[in-house]
Amino acid sequence: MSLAASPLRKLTQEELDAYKKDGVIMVKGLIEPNWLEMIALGIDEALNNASLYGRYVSHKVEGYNMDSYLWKRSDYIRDLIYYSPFAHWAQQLMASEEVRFFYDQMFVKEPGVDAPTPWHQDLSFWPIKGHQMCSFWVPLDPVTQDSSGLQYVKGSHMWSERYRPVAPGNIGGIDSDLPAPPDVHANIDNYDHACWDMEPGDVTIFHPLTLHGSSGNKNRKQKRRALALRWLGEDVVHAPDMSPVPIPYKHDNTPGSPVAGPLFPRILPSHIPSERAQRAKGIESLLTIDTAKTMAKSAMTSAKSFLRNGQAGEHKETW
Ligand SMILES: O=C(O)CCC(=O)C(=O)O
Repeated sequence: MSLAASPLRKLTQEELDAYKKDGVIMVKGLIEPNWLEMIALGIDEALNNASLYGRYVSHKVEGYNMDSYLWKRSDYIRDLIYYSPFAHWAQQLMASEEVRFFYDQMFVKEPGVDAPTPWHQDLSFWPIKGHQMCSFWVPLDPVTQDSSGLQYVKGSHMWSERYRPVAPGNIGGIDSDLPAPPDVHANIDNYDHACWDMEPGDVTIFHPLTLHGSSGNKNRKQKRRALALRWLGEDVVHAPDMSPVPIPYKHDNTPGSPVAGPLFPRILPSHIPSERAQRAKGIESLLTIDTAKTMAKSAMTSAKSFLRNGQAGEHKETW
Protein backbone atom coordinates (compact mmCIF):
# COMPACT_ATOMS: atom_id res chain seq x y z
CA MET A 1 0.00 0.00 0.00
CA SER A 2 0.96 3.62 -0.30
CA LEU A 3 2.71 5.29 2.60
CA ALA A 4 2.13 8.79 1.19
CA ALA A 5 -0.21 10.95 3.27
CA SER A 6 -3.44 11.95 1.55
CA PRO A 7 -3.30 15.65 0.75
CA LEU A 8 -5.48 18.05 2.73
CA ARG A 9 -6.69 19.19 -0.64
CA LYS A 10 -6.38 17.90 -4.16
CA LEU A 11 -5.43 20.16 -7.07
CA THR A 12 -8.56 21.67 -8.60
CA GLN A 13 -9.62 21.12 -12.20
CA GLU A 14 -8.84 24.80 -12.81
CA GLU A 15 -5.25 24.28 -11.57
CA LEU A 16 -4.83 21.16 -13.67
CA ASP A 17 -6.13 23.00 -16.76
CA ALA A 18 -3.78 25.94 -16.14
CA TYR A 19 -0.84 23.54 -15.76
CA LYS A 20 -1.68 21.92 -19.07
CA LYS A 21 -1.98 25.26 -20.84
CA ASP A 22 0.91 27.20 -19.27
CA GLY A 23 3.30 24.41 -18.23
CA VAL A 24 3.51 26.03 -14.78
CA ILE A 25 1.24 26.96 -11.88
CA MET A 26 1.81 28.58 -8.52
CA VAL A 27 -0.33 27.18 -5.71
CA LYS A 28 -0.57 29.19 -2.49
CA GLY A 29 -0.35 27.53 0.91
CA LEU A 30 -0.30 23.97 -0.39
CA ILE A 31 2.58 22.65 1.73
CA GLU A 32 2.01 22.17 5.45
CA PRO A 33 4.63 23.44 7.95
CA ASN A 34 5.78 19.98 9.06
CA TRP A 35 6.92 19.11 5.50
CA LEU A 36 8.68 22.48 5.21
CA GLU A 37 10.47 21.79 8.49
CA MET A 38 11.66 18.43 7.16
CA ILE A 39 12.95 20.11 4.01
CA ALA A 40 14.75 22.75 6.11
CA LEU A 41 16.43 20.04 8.21
CA GLY A 42 17.40 18.09 5.08
CA ILE A 43 18.88 21.19 3.47
CA ASP A 44 20.86 21.95 6.65
CA GLU A 45 22.29 18.45 6.53
CA ALA A 46 23.24 18.84 2.86
CA LEU A 47 24.88 22.21 3.51
CA ASN A 48 26.92 20.73 6.34
CA ASN A 49 27.85 17.61 4.41
CA ALA A 50 27.82 18.27 0.67
CA SER A 51 28.13 15.34 -1.73
CA LEU A 52 31.09 15.20 -4.11
CA TYR A 53 28.70 16.19 -6.89
CA GLY A 54 27.35 19.07 -4.79
CA ARG A 55 30.84 20.33 -4.04
CA TYR A 56 31.69 20.21 -7.74
CA VAL A 57 28.61 22.10 -8.96
CA SER A 58 28.75 24.69 -6.17
CA HIS A 59 32.42 25.52 -6.08
CA LYS A 60 32.41 28.43 -8.54
CA VAL A 61 30.48 30.98 -6.46
CA GLU A 62 30.88 31.53 -2.73
CA GLY A 63 27.44 31.47 -1.09
CA TYR A 64 25.77 29.46 -3.85
CA ASN A 65 25.03 25.84 -2.99
CA MET A 66 23.44 23.27 -5.21
CA ASP A 67 23.23 19.57 -4.50
CA SER A 68 20.96 16.70 -5.46
CA TYR A 69 19.81 13.24 -4.39
CA LEU A 70 19.57 14.59 -0.84
CA TRP A 71 16.98 11.88 -0.15
CA LYS A 72 19.71 9.25 -0.39
CA ARG A 73 21.65 10.80 2.49
CA SER A 74 19.07 12.65 4.57
CA ASP A 75 16.41 10.65 6.40
CA TYR A 76 14.30 13.83 6.55
CA ILE A 77 14.16 14.03 2.77
CA ARG A 78 13.73 10.26 2.38
CA ASP A 79 10.72 10.44 4.72
CA LEU A 80 9.38 13.44 2.83
CA ILE A 81 9.46 11.44 -0.40
CA TYR A 82 7.70 8.41 1.04
CA TYR A 83 5.25 9.99 3.50
CA SER A 84 4.33 13.46 2.22
CA PRO A 85 1.40 14.10 -0.15
CA PHE A 86 3.57 15.32 -3.08
CA ALA A 87 3.24 11.99 -4.92
CA HIS A 88 -0.56 12.34 -4.90
CA TRP A 89 -0.42 15.77 -6.53
CA ALA A 90 2.13 14.46 -9.04
CA GLN A 91 -0.25 11.58 -9.81
CA GLN A 92 -3.04 14.05 -10.58
CA LEU A 93 -0.84 16.26 -12.77
CA MET A 94 0.75 13.43 -14.73
CA ALA A 95 -2.45 11.36 -14.94
CA SER A 96 -0.37 8.30 -14.15
CA GLU A 97 -1.35 5.45 -11.86
CA GLU A 98 2.30 4.80 -11.06
CA VAL A 99 4.38 7.58 -9.54
CA ARG A 100 8.13 7.27 -9.09
CA PHE A 101 10.44 9.74 -7.46
CA PHE A 102 13.08 10.91 -9.94
CA TYR A 103 15.34 13.09 -7.80
CA ASP A 104 15.55 16.17 -5.61
CA GLN A 105 17.72 19.21 -6.15
CA MET A 106 18.59 21.90 -3.65
CA PHE A 107 19.34 25.53 -4.58
CA VAL A 108 20.58 27.85 -1.85
CA LYS A 109 21.67 31.42 -2.49
CA GLU A 110 22.99 33.34 0.51
CA PRO A 111 21.96 37.02 0.92
CA GLY A 112 23.35 39.22 -1.83
CA VAL A 113 24.87 36.34 -3.81
CA ASP A 114 24.99 37.02 -7.52
CA ALA A 115 24.44 33.51 -8.85
CA PRO A 116 21.71 33.54 -11.48
CA THR A 117 20.26 30.24 -12.66
CA PRO A 118 20.44 30.45 -16.47
CA TRP A 119 17.26 30.01 -18.51
CA HIS A 120 16.90 26.34 -19.29
CA GLN A 121 14.59 23.40 -19.85
CA ASP A 122 15.11 20.64 -17.30
CA LEU A 123 14.51 17.90 -19.83
CA SER A 124 17.79 18.80 -21.61
CA PHE A 125 19.58 17.51 -18.50
CA TRP A 126 17.61 14.30 -18.24
CA PRO A 127 18.45 11.14 -20.20
CA ILE A 128 14.83 10.04 -20.26
CA LYS A 129 11.87 10.18 -22.65
CA GLY A 130 8.11 10.33 -22.09
CA HIS A 131 5.33 12.72 -21.15
CA GLN A 132 4.53 12.01 -17.53
CA MET A 133 7.03 14.16 -15.66
CA CYS A 134 6.72 17.17 -13.34
CA SER A 135 8.68 19.19 -10.79
CA PHE A 136 7.63 20.95 -7.60
CA TRP A 137 9.74 23.94 -6.58
CA VAL A 138 9.41 24.56 -2.86
CA PRO A 139 10.97 27.75 -1.45
CA LEU A 140 11.61 27.87 2.30
CA ASP A 141 12.04 31.65 2.40
CA PRO A 142 9.81 34.42 1.03
CA VAL A 143 10.83 35.15 -2.58
CA THR A 144 10.22 37.88 -5.12
CA GLN A 145 11.72 38.25 -8.57
CA ASP A 146 14.61 40.23 -7.02
CA SER A 147 15.34 37.67 -4.34
CA SER A 148 15.68 34.91 -6.91
CA GLY A 149 12.09 33.75 -7.23
CA LEU A 150 11.93 31.26 -10.09
CA GLN A 151 10.80 32.81 -13.39
CA TYR A 152 9.02 30.99 -16.20
CA VAL A 153 8.01 31.47 -19.82
CA LYS A 154 4.39 30.34 -19.86
CA GLY A 155 3.48 27.94 -22.66
CA SER A 156 7.13 27.20 -23.55
CA HIS A 157 6.57 23.49 -22.74
CA MET A 158 4.72 23.34 -26.05
CA TRP A 159 7.47 24.89 -28.19
CA SER A 160 9.03 22.53 -30.68
CA GLU A 161 12.51 23.94 -29.94
CA ARG A 162 14.82 22.07 -27.59
CA TYR A 163 17.79 23.85 -26.05
CA ARG A 164 21.17 22.66 -24.93
CA PRO A 165 21.60 22.17 -21.19
CA VAL A 166 23.12 25.25 -19.63
CA ALA A 167 23.74 25.32 -15.90
CA PRO A 168 25.64 27.76 -13.68
CA GLY A 169 29.26 27.42 -14.82
CA ASN A 170 28.07 25.75 -18.04
CA ILE A 171 28.13 22.28 -16.52
CA GLY A 172 26.83 19.73 -18.96
CA GLY A 173 26.50 22.14 -21.86
CA ILE A 174 29.39 20.57 -23.60
CA ASP A 175 28.39 17.81 -25.92
CA SER A 176 25.24 19.17 -27.43
CA ASP A 177 24.57 20.54 -30.92
CA LEU A 178 21.32 22.10 -29.77
CA PRO A 179 21.01 25.90 -29.76
CA ALA A 180 21.55 27.90 -26.57
CA PRO A 181 18.38 28.92 -24.72
CA PRO A 182 17.17 32.44 -25.56
CA ASP A 183 18.15 35.41 -23.41
CA VAL A 184 14.63 36.00 -22.15
CA HIS A 185 15.38 39.20 -20.23
CA ALA A 186 16.94 40.91 -23.19
CA ASN A 187 13.55 40.65 -24.97
CA ILE A 188 11.18 40.25 -22.07
CA ASP A 189 8.19 41.82 -23.88
CA ASN A 190 8.26 39.01 -26.41
CA TYR A 191 7.52 36.40 -23.76
CA ASP A 192 4.58 35.52 -21.56
CA HIS A 193 6.76 35.81 -18.48
CA ALA A 194 5.68 34.75 -14.98
CA CYS A 195 7.29 35.15 -11.59
CA TRP A 196 5.28 35.04 -8.39
CA ASP A 197 5.93 36.53 -4.96
CA MET A 198 5.90 33.44 -2.78
CA GLU A 199 5.81 32.67 0.93
CA PRO A 200 6.88 29.42 2.62
CA GLY A 201 4.07 26.91 1.95
CA ASP A 202 3.53 28.15 -1.61
CA VAL A 203 4.80 25.99 -4.45
CA THR A 204 5.29 26.21 -8.20
CA ILE A 205 4.69 23.10 -10.23
CA PHE A 206 6.12 22.94 -13.74
CA HIS A 207 6.71 20.76 -16.75
CA PRO A 208 10.36 19.89 -17.55
CA LEU A 209 10.15 21.59 -20.95
CA THR A 210 8.98 24.89 -19.47
CA LEU A 211 11.77 27.43 -19.87
CA HIS A 212 12.77 28.81 -16.47
CA GLY A 213 15.59 30.52 -14.60
CA SER A 214 16.23 32.91 -11.74
CA SER A 215 18.33 35.96 -10.98
CA GLY A 216 20.91 36.10 -8.22
CA ASN A 217 19.65 36.88 -4.74
CA LYS A 218 19.61 40.68 -4.54
CA ASN A 219 18.17 40.63 -1.02
CA ARG A 220 21.10 41.41 1.27
CA LYS A 221 19.40 40.13 4.44
CA GLN A 222 17.43 37.08 3.47
CA LYS A 223 18.90 33.85 2.18
CA ARG A 224 16.97 31.93 -0.46
CA ARG A 225 16.60 28.18 0.04
CA ALA A 226 14.56 26.00 -2.29
CA LEU A 227 14.15 22.30 -2.95
CA ALA A 228 12.92 20.91 -6.26
CA LEU A 229 11.19 17.52 -6.22
CA ARG A 230 10.93 15.71 -9.55
CA TRP A 231 8.44 12.96 -10.33
CA LEU A 232 7.90 10.48 -13.14
CA GLY A 233 4.93 8.49 -14.37
CA GLU A 234 4.67 5.12 -16.04
CA ASP A 235 5.33 6.23 -19.64
CA VAL A 236 8.90 7.42 -18.93
CA VAL A 237 11.77 5.34 -20.30
CA HIS A 238 15.53 5.57 -19.96
CA ALA A 239 16.95 7.34 -23.07
CA PRO A 240 20.67 8.14 -22.72
CA ASP A 241 20.73 9.58 -26.26
CA MET A 242 18.39 12.39 -25.19
CA SER A 243 20.91 14.25 -23.03
CA PRO A 244 24.70 14.59 -22.72
CA VAL A 245 24.24 14.57 -18.94
CA PRO A 246 24.27 11.06 -17.46
CA ILE A 247 22.33 9.96 -14.40
CA PRO A 248 24.97 10.53 -11.74
CA TYR A 249 24.46 7.35 -9.75
CA LYS A 250 24.37 3.64 -10.55
CA HIS A 251 21.08 2.18 -11.70
CA ASP A 252 19.94 -0.83 -13.67
CA ASN A 253 17.86 0.86 -16.35
CA THR A 254 18.72 0.05 -19.95
CA PRO A 255 17.89 2.28 -22.96
CA GLY A 256 14.16 2.02 -23.70
CA SER A 257 13.26 0.37 -20.41
CA PRO A 258 10.80 2.07 -18.04
CA VAL A 259 12.63 4.13 -15.45
CA ALA A 260 12.50 2.00 -12.30
CA GLY A 261 14.56 0.52 -9.50
CA PRO A 262 15.79 1.71 -6.12
CA LEU A 263 17.37 4.93 -7.40
CA PHE A 264 13.90 6.02 -8.58
CA PRO A 265 11.62 4.50 -5.96
CA ARG A 266 7.98 3.83 -6.62
CA ILE A 267 5.75 5.76 -4.25
CA LEU A 268 2.29 5.18 -5.77
CA PRO A 269 0.19 3.11 -6.02
CA SER A 270 2.37 1.35 -3.43
CA HIS A 271 6.00 1.36 -2.35
CA ILE A 272 8.29 -1.58 -3.07
CA PRO A 273 9.92 -2.90 0.12
CA SER A 274 13.13 -4.02 -1.63
CA GLU A 275 13.61 -0.52 -3.10
CA ARG A 276 13.22 1.00 0.36
CA ALA A 277 15.73 -1.45 1.74
CA GLN A 278 18.35 -0.45 -0.88
CA ARG A 279 18.19 3.15 0.30
CA ALA A 280 20.35 2.28 3.31
CA LYS A 281 23.39 1.86 1.07
CA GLY A 282 25.78 4.82 0.85
CA ILE A 283 25.64 7.10 -2.13
CA GLU A 284 29.17 8.35 -2.84
CA SER A 285 30.19 4.86 -3.87
CA LEU A 286 27.42 4.96 -6.45
CA LEU A 287 28.83 7.88 -8.45
CA THR A 288 29.34 6.57 -11.98
CA ILE A 289 32.45 6.83 -14.13
CA ASP A 290 30.32 8.58 -16.78
CA THR A 291 29.48 11.32 -14.31
CA ALA A 292 33.08 11.74 -13.24
CA LYS A 293 34.01 12.05 -16.95
CA THR A 294 31.24 14.61 -17.57
CA MET A 295 32.45 16.68 -14.62
CA ALA A 296 36.04 16.55 -15.87
CA LYS A 297 35.04 17.46 -19.45
CA SER A 298 32.90 20.33 -18.29
CA ALA A 299 35.70 21.65 -16.07
CA MET A 300 38.02 21.58 -19.11
CA THR A 301 35.46 23.42 -21.26
CA SER A 302 34.96 26.09 -18.63
CA ALA A 303 38.70 26.52 -18.16
CA LYS A 304 39.29 26.86 -21.92
CA SER A 305 36.45 29.31 -22.24
CA PHE A 306 37.82 31.28 -19.29
CA LEU A 307 41.19 31.58 -20.97
CA ARG A 308 39.50 32.67 -24.21
CA ASN A 309 36.79 35.02 -22.92
CA GLY A 310 37.85 35.90 -19.41
CA GLN A 311 34.83 34.16 -17.91
CA ALA A 312 33.68 30.63 -17.26
CA GLY A 313 31.18 29.28 -19.76
CA GLU A 314 30.35 30.73 -23.16
CA HIS A 315 26.73 31.30 -22.40
CA LYS A 316 25.73 34.89 -21.63
CA GLU A 317 22.39 36.21 -20.39
CA THR A 318 20.99 39.55 -19.28
CA TRP A 319 19.88 39.41 -15.65
O1 LIG B 1 16.14 27.53 -7.78
C1 LIG B 1 16.70 27.82 -8.84
O2 LIG B 1 17.29 28.89 -9.02
C2 LIG B 1 16.68 26.86 -9.98
C3 LIG B 1 15.61 25.84 -9.90
C4 LIG B 1 15.49 25.05 -11.14
O3 LIG B 1 16.04 25.38 -12.17
C5 LIG B 1 14.72 23.83 -11.12
O4 LIG B 1 14.19 23.45 -10.08
O5 LIG B 1 14.62 23.17 -12.18
